[in-house]
Amino acid sequence: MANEGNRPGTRPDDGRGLALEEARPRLKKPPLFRVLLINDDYTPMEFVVEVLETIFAMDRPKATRVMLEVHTRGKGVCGVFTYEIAETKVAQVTSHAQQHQHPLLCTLEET
Ligand code: TYC
Repeated sequence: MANEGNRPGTRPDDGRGLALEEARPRLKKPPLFRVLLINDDYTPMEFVVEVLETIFAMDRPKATRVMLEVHTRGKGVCGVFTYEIAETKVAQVTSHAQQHQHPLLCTLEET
């Protein structure tokens, strides 16, 4: 038999006299980033809820819970994403807030 059952101390054999190593699967998980909203005294609650619905695809009850968490605790998590997606979400929130002249702050942090 070409491979001899791949016993310890032997190597897989392709039957042509070549010793082969099985490639180990090497899939590294990407770093992940939390996108955070920061509380302020001026941005209307309704505006924050709409941001969470439109940019973070939350339904209204979830968006309202997250907005109230930010309002009462100072900050809250909008979602966890790979870097490029997290960065894009932050840019979308920031741009939308600036267009409406609200001081809403959105940042990211590595998990
Ligand atoms: N604190 C704001 C208010 O009372 C509401 C608010 C919530 C603002 C969340 C920012 O990230 C925020 N109108």
